[in-house]
Amino acid sequence: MRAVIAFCVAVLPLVIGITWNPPDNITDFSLYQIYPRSYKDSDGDGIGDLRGIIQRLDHLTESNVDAVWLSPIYRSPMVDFGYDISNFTEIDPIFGTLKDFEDLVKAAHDRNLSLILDFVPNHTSDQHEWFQKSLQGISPYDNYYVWHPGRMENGTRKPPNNWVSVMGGSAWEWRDERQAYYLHQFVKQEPDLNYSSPNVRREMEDVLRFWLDKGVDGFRIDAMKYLYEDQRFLDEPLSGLTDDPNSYDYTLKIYTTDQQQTYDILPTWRQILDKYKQPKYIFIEAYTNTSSTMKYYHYGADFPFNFDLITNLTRNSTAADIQHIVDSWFENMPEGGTPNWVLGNHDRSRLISRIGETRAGALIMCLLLLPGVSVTYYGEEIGMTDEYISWEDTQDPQGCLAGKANYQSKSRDPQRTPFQWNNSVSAGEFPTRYNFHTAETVFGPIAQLLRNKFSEKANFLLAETTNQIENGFSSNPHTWLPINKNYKTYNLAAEKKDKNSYYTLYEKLSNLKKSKHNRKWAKVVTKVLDEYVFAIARETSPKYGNVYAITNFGDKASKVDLSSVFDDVPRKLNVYYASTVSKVLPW
Ligand SMILES: *[C@@H]1O[C@H](CO)[C@@H](O)[C@H](O)[C@H]1NC(C)=O
Ligand SMILES: *[C@@H]1O[C@H](CO)[C@@H](O)[C@H](O)[C@H]1NC(C)=O
Ligand SMILES: *[C@@H]1O[C@H](CO)[C@@H](O)[C@H](O)[C@H]1NC(C)=O
Ligand SMILES: *[C@@H]1O[C@H](CO)[C@@H](O)[C@H](O)[C@H]1NC(C)=O
Ligand SMILES: *[C@@H]1O[C@H](CO)[C@@H](O)[C@H](O)[C@H]1NC(C)=O
Ligand SMILES: *[C@@H]1O[C@H](CO)[C@@H](O)[C@H](O)[C@H]1NC(C)=O
Ligand SMILES: *[C@@H]1O[C@H](CO)[C@@H](O)[C@H](O)[C@H]1NC(C)=O
Ligand SMILES: *[C@@H]1O[C@H](CO)[C@@H](O)[C@H](O)[C@H]1NC(C)=O
Ligand SMILES: *[C@@H]1O[C@H](CO)[C@@H](O)[C@H](O)[C@H]1NC(C)=O
Ligand SMILES: CC(=O)N[C@H]1CO[C@H](CO)[C@@H](O)[C@@H]1O
Ligand SMILES: [Ca+2]
Ligand SMILES: [Ca+2]
Repeated sequence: MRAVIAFCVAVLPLVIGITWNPPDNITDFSLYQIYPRSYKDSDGDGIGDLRGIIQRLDHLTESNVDAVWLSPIYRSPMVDFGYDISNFTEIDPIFGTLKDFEDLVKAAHDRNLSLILDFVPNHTSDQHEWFQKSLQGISPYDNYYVWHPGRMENGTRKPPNNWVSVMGGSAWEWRDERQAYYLHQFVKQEPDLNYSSPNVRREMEDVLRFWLDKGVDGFRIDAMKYLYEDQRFLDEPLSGLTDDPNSYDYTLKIYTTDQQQTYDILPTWRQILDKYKQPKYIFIEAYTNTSSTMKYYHYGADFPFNFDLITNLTRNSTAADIQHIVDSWFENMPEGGTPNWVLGNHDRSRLISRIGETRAGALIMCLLLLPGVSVTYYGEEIGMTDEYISWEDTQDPQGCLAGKANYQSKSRDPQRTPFQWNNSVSAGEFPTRYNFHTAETVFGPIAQLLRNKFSEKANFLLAETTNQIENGFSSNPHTWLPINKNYKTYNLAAEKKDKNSYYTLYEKLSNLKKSKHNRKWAKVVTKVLDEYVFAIARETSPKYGNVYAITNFGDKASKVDLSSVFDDVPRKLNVYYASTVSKVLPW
């Protein structure tokens, strides 16, 4: 790592200007997002699962994680990899069983890890029983979705209006069975629920209770801003950004996102959570403007995710840009709110691939040393990068729908590859290791699996297995997405042994976040030291001294003078952690 990352604990207390003063009861923890298909495969089908997560919970506690959020694990045809749910209270067999889930809750709680589920209220799968009944007009399911007869234009039936789906194309799909269009803000296999129906609201409340009764600690709510649509079904105004009526950018979303009723429903969910003895959390996903985002704080969310460090940071952002992004959250957040910081998720190019390795290290430092909740996307702690995925291997519907020529700009597969646990088993090692056993005993489980999956080709594939790489994710070389080719350098086992590795940086800083010191840190001050050097000071109690995090987002080493921006900087600082350029000179 080339960045100047010096972290200093001052010996003396000092008085500095207040930028933000956290409340005493601030929620300050580390949240980790697991994309279950890619975390750990326990049964050799090449897809991660719940038993796999149980096997690797220790990695989370070692990485100072406090809460785990699982992307959807419910019954699903997997058209949108689990965001298209056909039964909200069943576990998809790919991931395991309800018993596995109960074991996971217990195993997590035994380790003091909170378990957060993804709640996907906007839509169901078109395979959901409700939709199938709605199609047939069976009461009360007939009103569960947003149906509209459309409009007649010169004798031709047209969709009700110009609304566009997030994935592109009209948000309306005709069904002969109902002689009507249904609304889908995402793929057409994801019909939007009708939240004007009291039955729908009740059903979804039951879903929340079902999982709360199973012991989950809260929900991350998916795609919240799309929940309600304006019931007049008017055309949305054109944005002027594109002439293509099939592009999501074609219209301004005044009727399909951020509707007031979307906020009004949140307190009813909050009430349900608050009936439980243990604290329960609500985190909101809504990529929207600042005021609409902040509004969720007032309606019962612990916080809406802060995506500003993803959306507003580029490879050439300066220290002033970063300061602006950080400060603006503090300035706009209501009093008593919990700040939070997100650097990546399953929809966005991975941190390093997006902004480069130098800045990634510096940002991890900001992530873990700013107060509030840090959000880590699986693999971010070991510096995983996007992997090139060929058209043939492409899985993401957003990529597939874009076609061979354009899939690379749309597909989210590159940031969803399997976790890189180790650099296990290189070519040729397998046969030598297992030669002494009969194929049946050693390859028994694998052979059976391959036979099921590939029938008569089993022997051929069995031979192939022996020459394949493995990275500790799966015993099956045919993982659902290929493993990133850089797994030999970037893997947890190797990085644990390397004191200059990305994981070591992450581990040290997360230790600090979790330490008692952190609980005492109060005021936060952000400063720009030169064009690319950004500093965060945290004032602590006199007993613990002050803390300075100095990050260099530039490509060159930089010499900076802390006393030029902070008051009363002591002449001596203890360096807690520094990247390779680490000299702290007395002045
Ligand atoms: C913290 O306390 C304030 C004031 O009592 C309250 O408004 C706020 O909801 C509390 N926040 C949390 C996260 O408990
Ligand atoms: C969901 O699955 C559960 C358990 O299999 C079943 O009892 C329930 O009826 C299903 N719900 C729907 C709406 O299909
Ligand atoms: C979990 O937290 C409780 C209460 O804070 C504590 O007593 C216990 O030792 C913790 N257990 C582990 C495994 O950290
Ligand atoms: C309907 O047909 C008339 C005459 O052919 C044409 O002028 C008009 O533009 C059409 N309207 C629409 C909405 O297509
Ligand atoms: C939604 O449900 C309400 C209440 O059942 C019903 O009056 C309304 O027509 C439904 N809306 C649509 C668009 O189907
Ligand atoms: C943010 O979005 C809301 C809802 O679309 C809109 O009413 C508001 O004017 C927007 N605020 C800004 C500052 O653009
Ligand atoms: C900064 O980088 C972004 C892309 O990362 C680019 O669009 C923009 O033009 C760059 N700005 C400058 C001033 O170089
Ligand atoms: C992020 O960028 C958008 C679009 O340029 C801008 O409106 C917004 O104010 C920026 N937010 C922050 C926190 O910098
Ligand atoms: C890598 O992980 C796998 C699965 O846990 C394990 O079987 C293997 O021994 C590990 N390899 C190394 C070199 O640690
Ligand atoms: C970040 C995130 O979870 N995005 C999801 C939003 O909702 C759509 C539809 O449910 C998913 O496709 C995205 O992955
Ligand atoms: Ca599996
Ligand atoms: Ca909706």
